[in-house]
Amino acid sequence: MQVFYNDRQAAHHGKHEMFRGELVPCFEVPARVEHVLAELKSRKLGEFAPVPEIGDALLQRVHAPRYLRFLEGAWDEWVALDPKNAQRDALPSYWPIRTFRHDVLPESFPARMGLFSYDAGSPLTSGTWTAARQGAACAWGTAQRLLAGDRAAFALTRPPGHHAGHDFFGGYCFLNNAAIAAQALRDGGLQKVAVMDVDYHHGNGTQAIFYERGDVFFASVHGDPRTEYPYYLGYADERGACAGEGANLNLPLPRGTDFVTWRGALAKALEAIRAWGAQAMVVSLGVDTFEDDPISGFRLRSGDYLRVGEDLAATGLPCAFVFEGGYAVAAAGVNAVNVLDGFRQ
Ligand code: Q9C
Ligand code: ZN
Repeated sequence: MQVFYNDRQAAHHGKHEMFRGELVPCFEVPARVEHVLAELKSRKLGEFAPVPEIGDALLQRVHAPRYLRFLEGAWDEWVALDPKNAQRDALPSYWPIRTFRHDVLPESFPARMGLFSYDAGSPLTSGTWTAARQGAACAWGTAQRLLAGDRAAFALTRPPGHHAGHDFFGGYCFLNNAAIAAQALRDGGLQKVAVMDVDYHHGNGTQAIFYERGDVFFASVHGDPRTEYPYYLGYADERGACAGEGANLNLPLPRGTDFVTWRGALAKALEAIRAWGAQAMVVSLGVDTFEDDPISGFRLRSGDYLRVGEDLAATGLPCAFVFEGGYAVAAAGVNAVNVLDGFRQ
């Protein structure tokens, strides 16, 4: 299986995220992918492929042009506010909620930070735009491989993507890599594409991007939004709208769920994807479902990820794997590569 990875992704290196009124060290760190890389190499799994150049056209198929322009210039604007800002991450402090809205794009940088985000846990740094773009390019590479006839490909992306929406960042995500892969598969000629999101957190960004579309099915198994991040989306009654009616499936599970129950939900999601008639699947591969994940609550063990890969392979669908969360840093390597290993058996 071809693996897409670019070390410029390490340019995104946040110092702190806001958590319970305090700035705490980031959970989403460059070392996460280094463990995946080391595991791929020691198990001789995957061949590294050159990362394609991604143009604005594909990014704009998923994200709003004004959001992309904002991301591209955000770091320079942040530093222009105060030269001392070069030493600290950019975090939003203001948000337009529900009725506090106007179409005008504010001139104020902090105001635009809030307009284009939904939490204070996703620091924007000097390298964020470069890294996010490289991640998106890796995701695009996997779509190209599937379109060329490969059974599977893996985008080792960071920052992750599934919380990023059409025009917002959050949950450590800036560009929605999985959505970009799915859109590229559509643009490359496939009529029906599914996104299977197995990250612990609901893929609110991906769901929102495709919610009213009938050509991309979104399925997710995740922590119940009543208690788990990202809270405001991911309920079982969200089934899609307009042309997308019936093309969205959320399977929320309580904190503490073990692999047997989790696997049952995965089976349900995969059966729905099969019945819908998907021709290919993008897998939002978060491994924060792991029992020792520091910010999540499921109880999967390392060996379980081999079974996850087998279950995905049993669908018979070509799979573009896109890396998402997983914060038990050292174990993230074994766990993610176990999925790929299980898939190829
Ligand atoms: N201090 C992904 O897994 N913060 N994003 C939770 C922890 C948000 C996770 C609180 C977690 C976002 C891609
Ligand atoms: Zn997650």
